[in-house]
Amino acid sequence: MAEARVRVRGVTIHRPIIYGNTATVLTAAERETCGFPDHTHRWTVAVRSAANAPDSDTVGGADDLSYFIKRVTFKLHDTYSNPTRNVDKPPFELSETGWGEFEIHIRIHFVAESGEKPITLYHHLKLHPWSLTFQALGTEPEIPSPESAAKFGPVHSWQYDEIVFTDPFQSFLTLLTAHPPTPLPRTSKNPTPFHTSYPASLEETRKPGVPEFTGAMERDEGERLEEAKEKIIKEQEKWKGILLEREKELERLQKLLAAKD
Ligand code: SLL
Repeated sequence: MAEARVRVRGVTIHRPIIYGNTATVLTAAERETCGFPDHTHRWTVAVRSAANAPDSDTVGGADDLSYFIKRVTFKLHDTYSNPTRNVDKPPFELSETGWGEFEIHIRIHFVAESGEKPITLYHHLKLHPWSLTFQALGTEPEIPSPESAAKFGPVHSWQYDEIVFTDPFQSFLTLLTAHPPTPLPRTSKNPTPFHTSYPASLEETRKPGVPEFTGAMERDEGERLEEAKEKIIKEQEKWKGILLEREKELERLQKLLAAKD
């Protein structure tokens, strides 16, 4: 048992996830029955495994993540009653109705045996179609009428990410390796989920079909991380150089001061 709590130094292991939301415009009948006449949309926010299940109309979610995630807390806008919502079993998602977009805080708690601290992700709840809201970029964003938005079908806003565990406990590493994630398809016939790094996906989301993450996007994400790492190392070196120069200057001035006394 004690061995299980031993950290495996030098090892990193990751699990790909997606997080985000879908939203649909409420029909007139739904608006009447949902209990809040000012609500215009039904939405679902979720944390899922990255790969889509075969023949499913869900974005992601091929794997059950409860082997390493114990709880997901979704912190909603304060206009909601009980804005802090805990989801303790899969699927780690929450559906609501509402009228406005806001930032959702998503806190992921890992299973106790992982010994890992919770992490927080932030997701801007997206209700309005990309193509309608993007036309307004640079100007005040216009909120499309529910009638015009409904023509575009469900809105999807998903982010691919990787949860990285560094120096995991032996028992947690064993648990993770026992559950390899479903690999992403190399290419997809489905549209690409909207992603700020893929301007073309703005067009693609207009195509019918359930958006799907691919191996190509996974690789691109890895390359972006590598580039960012290199940039940070360069920055660090630059600032180290500046610090050294300043320290020398400080020393020089201190000596000068001491000589004056
Ligand atoms: C906005 N800053 O003004 C945002 C806030 C809040 C949305 C949006 C639920 C309302 C309720 C709801 O949709 N809140 O249940 O009363 O656009």
